[in-house]
Amino acid sequence: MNPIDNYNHVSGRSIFLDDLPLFPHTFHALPFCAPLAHGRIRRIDMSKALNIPGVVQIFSHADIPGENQIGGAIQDEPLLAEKEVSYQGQPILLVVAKDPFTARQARALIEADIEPLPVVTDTDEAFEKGQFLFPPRTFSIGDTESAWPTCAHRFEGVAETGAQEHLYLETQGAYAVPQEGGKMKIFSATQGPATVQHTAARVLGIPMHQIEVEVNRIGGGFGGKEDQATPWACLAALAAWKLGLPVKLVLDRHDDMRMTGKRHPYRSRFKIGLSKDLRILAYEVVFLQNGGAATDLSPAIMERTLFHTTGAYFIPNVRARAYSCRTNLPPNTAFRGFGGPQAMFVIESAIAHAALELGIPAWRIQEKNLLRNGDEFPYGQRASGSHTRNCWRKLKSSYKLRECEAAVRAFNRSNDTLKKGLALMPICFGISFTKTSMNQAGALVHIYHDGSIGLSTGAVEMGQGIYTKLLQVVAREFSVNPSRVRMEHTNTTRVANTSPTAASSGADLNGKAVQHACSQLRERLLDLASTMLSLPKTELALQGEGVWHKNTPTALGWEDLIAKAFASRINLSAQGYYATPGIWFDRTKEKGMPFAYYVSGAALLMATVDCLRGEYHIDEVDIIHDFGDSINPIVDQGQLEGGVVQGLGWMTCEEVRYDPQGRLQADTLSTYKVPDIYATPGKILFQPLVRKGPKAAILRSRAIGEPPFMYGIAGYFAIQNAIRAFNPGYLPDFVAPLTPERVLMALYERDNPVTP
Ligand code: MTE
Ligand code: LUZ
Ligand code: MOS
Repeated sequence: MNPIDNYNHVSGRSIFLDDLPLFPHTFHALPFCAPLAHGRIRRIDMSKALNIPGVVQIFSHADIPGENQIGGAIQDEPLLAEKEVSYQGQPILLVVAKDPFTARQARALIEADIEPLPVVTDTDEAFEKGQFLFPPRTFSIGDTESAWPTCAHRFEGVAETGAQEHLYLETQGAYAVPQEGGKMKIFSATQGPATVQHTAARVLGIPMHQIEVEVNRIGGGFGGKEDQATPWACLAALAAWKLGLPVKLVLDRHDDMRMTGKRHPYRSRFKIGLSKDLRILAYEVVFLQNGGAATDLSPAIMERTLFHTTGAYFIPNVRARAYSCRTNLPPNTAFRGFGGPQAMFVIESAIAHAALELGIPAWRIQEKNLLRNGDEFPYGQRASGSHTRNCWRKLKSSYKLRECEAAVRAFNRSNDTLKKGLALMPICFGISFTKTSMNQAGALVHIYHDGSIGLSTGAVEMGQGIYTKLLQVVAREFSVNPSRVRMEHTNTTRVANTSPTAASSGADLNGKAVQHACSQLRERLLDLASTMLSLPKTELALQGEGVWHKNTPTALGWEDLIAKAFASRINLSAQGYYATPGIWFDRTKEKGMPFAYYVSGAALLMATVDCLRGEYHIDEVDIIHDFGDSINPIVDQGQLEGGVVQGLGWMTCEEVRYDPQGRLQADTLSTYKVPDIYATPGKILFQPLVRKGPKAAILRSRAIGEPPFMYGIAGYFAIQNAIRAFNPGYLPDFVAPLTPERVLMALYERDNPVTP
């Protein structure tokens, strides 16, 4: 089935937040933000701004009726700064005007006198100073201390990954519309409507039932709207509440880039020990996460880093410790992979480092240590139903690894200035929110008495095709044509207390809740059919738009059945609920079963480097991916390809630069480079590993949202291998992104690591 949004998206008919028709008397708001990264607010002069015709009001923290607090896990983030600012771009005031242009003009006239305080942007510096957002955590298995002496080879190093801008096409925004009885309706471009509802209620000092949040769809989130859509919704709601009129707030790209957090940069130290026959016997790692100025989702992200310490490998002796460093950067936040990719880059760097020292291709170490089902992760769960090895094997044979290697060698022999490199990447990604309580979802299904169906869930459509998949679930449960089903916008009054659409679990959690609702309706309908047809219910089924008896259609069609049910006063609505069974985690022991299942795959990437210019291109990406029994292969292909390209961007061209004063330097698309169509790999080929997915996955599919991102990690190592083909004296330093500038330096570097 074609994804339901395709035609509307390309023809511009899809409605995003900024397309909503406005109510009369709507005002427009813009935040005034900290011009420097750390300082004490002395005085703010708003007089010039207030004098501009069309300016309605300027709000500060003092206007907040409830709590000036938007922190989730830890309450350390004010909505509007009070005495101090701790990152450049932190909201201090909210300017409200009759139109966005006036608001912008007025904002430029606000004069803030802020006494500068010392700025820390670097992870190591924060670490040295003991600036942490919350306490460190340690995961371990076996005993590394006694394992080291048994290792034939030991290597140590540092691996570093940069931040990443989400660059959702739709910037952050919200539209708050006061309702009667002191209620507030907020249209929000969020992945987490219930989070917005809860936080806005806290800020306004009212119960959650006074806030209704609606999400039509969003133009991409990638994790950047899991938590960080909330402040803009709260600000719009604050102004609407104070003024009693609708207020809209939409950030422009420049503001969005400066004011919001990114993927967490990490600097990590690793130590790896191998046996003579290349088995990884011991691995120690210290992860330093750059959390930014407030906690946001950092504890959960750091936790997922720890979960993915060993990547797709089994290592018997592991000790991993992670720290979250507090710096004067915007609070870093969720981003596709959620700390997992950062951990996987470190283990892959450790393996690449060992391979280099041993003079062998890294894939030989990778292959030797791939997970088997039954292997225990450092957090106690054992791999099961994971097909990493199958994917790897199939990758090697389908895409002919040996021949690719030979082709690369031959190419490199006959070319002086162009060099090719190759790298492989196995993945094994845990599916579930690692915070067990978040793994729940609800759904509401209405069958209207003409036989058409409306479906509401807590899921947010952000381009990942979840509405299409959920619609297909309903169509399948009732065995009706998908055109009978309508996806309703996500609204907190229809489905309450939902988790954000995240952790790649949207389709599984919401889909299972949909199934639960549908099965209740199916029971009611089959009871009725049994009476109408005088046949035992156990022999009846909903099939092919009607009721079938023992595999043959009866005369009772879907529409007649529904009309009769309505006339017989049978409830044609049902609420469904799902909570993932069997998962748990004990934080005191750092052991448990956090994941419902794993998603695996393997990729082979080939890169060509232009050794005169430092430019490079990913020629080909070959993937064997375990999609399970895909609900929608077109959607899943889009997720796979998009994930790979986004992962490659993180590893290669996307460089988030802050100056030492904490000012974002790459704050436009001319200085922040994302992969465009030319930078996209020449070919992305893939084959599904054809297997049924686990029971915990909706309709035996497998979650697809995040895992393919991590294939992009091989792009880094493929380029690195190409550089070494040109400059054998180059000792890699494992600092990502590997921008063309860094590549150029590496190409002509001798015998010492490249420093940025
Ligand atoms: N795909 C598109 N087009 N846009 C997005 O914002 N977000 C990704 C992934 N794919 C995203 C996307 C992230 S970070 C997650 S967690 C999943 O989609 C969320 O959706 P799912 O749970 O339905 O897979
Ligand atoms: N969000 C979250 C996530 O809150 N918890 C998670 O475990 C997670 N994992 C991936 C992406 N987002
Ligand atoms: Mo995705 S980082 O879980 O929104």
